[in-house]
Amino acid sequence: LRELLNFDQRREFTRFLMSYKFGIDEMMTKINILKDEFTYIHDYSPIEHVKSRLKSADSVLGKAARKGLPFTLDAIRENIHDIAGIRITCSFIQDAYRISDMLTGQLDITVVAVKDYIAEPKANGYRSLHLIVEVPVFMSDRVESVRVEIQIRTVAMDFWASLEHKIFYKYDKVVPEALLGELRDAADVARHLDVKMEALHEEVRGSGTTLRVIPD
Ligand code: 0O2
Repeated sequence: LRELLNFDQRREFTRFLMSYKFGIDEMMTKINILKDEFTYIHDYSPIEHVKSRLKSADSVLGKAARKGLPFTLDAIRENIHDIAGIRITCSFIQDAYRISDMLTGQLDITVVAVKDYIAEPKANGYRSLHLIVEVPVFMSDRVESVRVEIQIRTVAMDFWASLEHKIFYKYDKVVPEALLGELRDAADVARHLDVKMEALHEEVRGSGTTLRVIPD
C-alpha cells in the first residue's frame, strides 16, 4: 500500500474502506434483528452463525491488480464486490432462501446480483447462495450505497466449503484429480444430508412436536 499510494491517496483509500466497514455494520444490524424477531415468533432460529470480514487494503489492491483494474476508487467499487463480506450459516436449505428473501425484500436494500450455487452447484461441488446487495450508509456529509457480498449456506455446505478451501490452498490451487473426485463425492454426501435433515425437520414440525434444545 505504501509503495503504491502517496499519503493523501492512502487517507482517501482508508476512508473508502471505512464505508465498507459501515456497510457490514448496517447489514449485521439487519441480520440480528431478523434473527431475534424470527426466533421470538417461530421459536427457532433460521440463522446458526454469522461471520463478517472486511478485505484488507493490500488484498483489495492485490485483487485489483490481478483483475487488471486501474487503481481508482470507481474501478474498485464497480468491479470488486467482496470488500465487505458476510457469511450466514443456517440449518436447512429452505432457511437459506427464507433469509435471502427477508433481506432482499427490505426497502433500502438494492440487489445487484444473485448467484444460486445451491440450485446450480459449481462443478467441484460447491454450494451456497451468494447475494451482492447495496445498503445505504449515512455519513457526516453524504449517503453512500455500499456493496456487501452475503454468502448464505447450510452447516453441511459450510463444512464442505471450509475443507475444500483449505485443500485448495494447501495444494496451491492445483489439487490432485483423485482428491477432487473425493471432494465431489463428499459434496454429494453433504447434499444428501441437507435433504434428509430438512425432511426430518418437516416431519417433526408437521407432527406438531416442538423440538427444544435441552440446556446443560
Ligand atoms: P475467499 O478466500 O473466500 O475470499 P469474484 O471474487 O466476485 O471476482 P466470482 O468467482 O465471480 O469472483 O465470485 P463467486 O463465484 O460469487 O465467489 C466468491 C466467493 O465465494 C469466493 O471468494 C469464496 O469465498 C466463495 N467460493 C466460490 N467458489 C468457491 C469454491 O469453489 N470453493 C469454496 N470453498 N469457496 C468458493 P474468493 O475471493 O474466491 O475466496
